[in-house]
Amino acid sequence: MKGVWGLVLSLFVVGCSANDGLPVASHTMFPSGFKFGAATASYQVEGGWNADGKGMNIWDNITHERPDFIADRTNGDVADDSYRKYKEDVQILKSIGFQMYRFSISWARVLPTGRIDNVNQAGLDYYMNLIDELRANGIEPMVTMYHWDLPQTLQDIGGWLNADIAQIFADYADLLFKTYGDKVKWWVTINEPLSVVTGYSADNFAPALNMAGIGDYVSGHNLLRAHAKAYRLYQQKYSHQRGKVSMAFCGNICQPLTLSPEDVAAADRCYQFSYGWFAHPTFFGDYHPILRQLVDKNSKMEGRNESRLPRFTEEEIADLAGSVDYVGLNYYGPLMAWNGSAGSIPSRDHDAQVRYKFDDSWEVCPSSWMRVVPQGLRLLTNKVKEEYGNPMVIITENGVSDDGTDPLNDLQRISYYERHLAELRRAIYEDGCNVVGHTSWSIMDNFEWRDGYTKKFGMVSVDYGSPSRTRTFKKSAYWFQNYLAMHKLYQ
Ligand code: GBH
Repeated sequence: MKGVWGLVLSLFVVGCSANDGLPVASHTMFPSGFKFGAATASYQVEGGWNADGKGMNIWDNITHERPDFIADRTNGDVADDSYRKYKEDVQILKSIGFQMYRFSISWARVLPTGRIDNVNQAGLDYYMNLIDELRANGIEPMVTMYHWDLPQTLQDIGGWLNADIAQIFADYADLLFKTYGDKVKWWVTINEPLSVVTGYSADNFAPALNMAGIGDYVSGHNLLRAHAKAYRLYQQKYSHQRGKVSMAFCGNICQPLTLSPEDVAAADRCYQFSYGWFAHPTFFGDYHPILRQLVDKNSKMEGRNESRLPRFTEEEIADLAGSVDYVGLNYYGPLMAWNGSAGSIPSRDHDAQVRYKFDDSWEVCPSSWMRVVPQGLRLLTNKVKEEYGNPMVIITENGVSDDGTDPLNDLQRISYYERHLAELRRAIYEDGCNVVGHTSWSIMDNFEWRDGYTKKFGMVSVDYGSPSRTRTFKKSAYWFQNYLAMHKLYQ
């Protein structure tokens, strides 16, 4: 509690009443120490795709080879030009009042071939400068090591399908811990493993390999092995840095369509086959029993000798168990789920035996894959609390798109954050969920993967028509500025 206003307010609220020892203000404000931040990812904002020795990655490759792959035939060659404009980005974060910046490192920028024998010093310097600039401005860095931009040379040997990638990733992680670890205390190894494996199960994400039900399980297995190796490496070699390491999980949190036991179980399977696919092993060392059971059963029925879901060795299980220091959760919106057969054979959807949809009443937004349902965030944090014994959680992504028709007037985004943060407070105070931070997606508009620049998730607008990629605050940026200023009174 700092300053006179803080004192006055605290006396006022403590005087009003108490609930479990918490002042009433708890229900309108966040607990002291709660961290607010904003997030981006390298390919989506940096540009500088071939600057200063950077290697090619799979998104450079696919956008150049297949312009049709992207809605507006654009790419991330220049994006927001954050490679050159990072100081301005830091000032934007600072002026809104964010305390944390979650960004990702472009693997091919620091290791052009993905491997440790060829280090690009200019790439390492770029992130060192960014980290120093953040810290000089009182903003804590949270670093994601892999947000989907795999070095092309590693894709050429199979990418995440190749078991060797776990050690190659651990070598890369070693370099990052060694270089930045005295300044970076929050690490995310892999952003959204579930989205990464989509690149191996469908044709809509790089590397766009259509191997549903097989490629996704194999690549997912190697993502988990890679994460576990990086985690253990940190413990063995870098624990003196006293940082925290996790993944940013994504997936589906579902409301059952009816309260029948079948639909309730289906809603749970929908979670276990998405968030849980990766989160469960990081707590318990192996896949959730329902994955093992259903994928094994289907594999047998398909006449296979081996399950499509690979098995971990004893050593891998030991490494995976307890391999997150906090849980990073990306959340955009929920689904409605029910029991029923779905998907082609073989596929994850078919294995999960869940059908899902949006409820008609749910608020739409320009991104067709999500609906605005703030209660879903509370449902998710409660699910994580129940499943894993109330671990420390950071909401590593949360946000909504606009389509840029009225670029600065983003009222839906204000309403989205206002209501999601209110649900988060309920999760914290009423349900006891251990949520300690929230990084919004995103601080500014950026390259939205297959949607190119047609869907905008930023609270700051970026003018893609101007060579200098001029940044302008939207209404939500001003709203956040006020919101955080209020919050600070209670820190
Ligand atoms: C996050 O993914 C990402 O981490 C971030 O990079 C991204 O910008 C942000 O969300 C907003 O999308 O087009 O119907 O095939 C969220 C999970 C997974 C949602 C892939 C969109 C594609 C659906 N995403 N999914 S579709």
